[in-house]
Amino acid sequence: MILIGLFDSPFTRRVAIALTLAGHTFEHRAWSVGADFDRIREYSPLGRVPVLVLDDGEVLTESSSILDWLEHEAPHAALLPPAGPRRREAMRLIGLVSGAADRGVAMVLERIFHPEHARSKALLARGAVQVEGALDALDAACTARAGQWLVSDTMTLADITVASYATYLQDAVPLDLARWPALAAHVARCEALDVFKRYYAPFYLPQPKGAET
Ligand SMILES: N[C@@H](CCC(=O)N[C@@H](CS)C(=O)NCC(=O)O)C(=O)O
Repeated sequence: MILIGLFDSPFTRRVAIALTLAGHTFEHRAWSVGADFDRIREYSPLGRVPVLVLDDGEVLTESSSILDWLEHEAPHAALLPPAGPRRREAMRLIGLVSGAADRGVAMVLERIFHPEHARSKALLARGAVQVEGALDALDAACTARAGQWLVSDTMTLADITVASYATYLQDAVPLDLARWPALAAHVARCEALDVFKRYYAPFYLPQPKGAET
């Protein structure tokens, strides 16, 4: 299978980490959503990453859909509790950090597409409130589970997603995770693992066609 997208994308990164921990191997196409937009659109009309091309040529897009396929159709190792309170807690944490990453991307796009004088201060301020609120809630969850994985005795997709997305927010927004010490400690524990290091790329601010300068 082929995974398309740079690893500075937290969405591509969590898929790469999950695929690897589940025992899969993949070819990687390090295509940028800026420079390689048209090439990515040959696989996905949205021109977004991650894209996963299966061995039979089927194309999967959207990280949650790719991980749904991984969980239900290609499981080599369980990355989520099957049901019950632990699964709901995993989904709650993934929802919180996904919302924060979504707002972080919106803030980054504001910077890419608008010169400083034309940026929406209201959008950036609202985004900051949303991201910081989510990180407060994640910090509380990490405090309650200090030194443990977030929902289970083993690492799950909640840990993978929280760490990948929080690192993105730190690098790209940017913000200092030290403001959320328990979350920062959990992220550091994950980022110290080989599989996280293997799929890390420093954030690169693309300049797509059409951006104002
Ligand atoms: N919800 C999507 C988000 C994907 C996403 O926003 N990817 C970014 C890369 S970090 C992208 O492709 N951005 C280009 C664009 O949206 O134009 C997922 O989880 O796959």
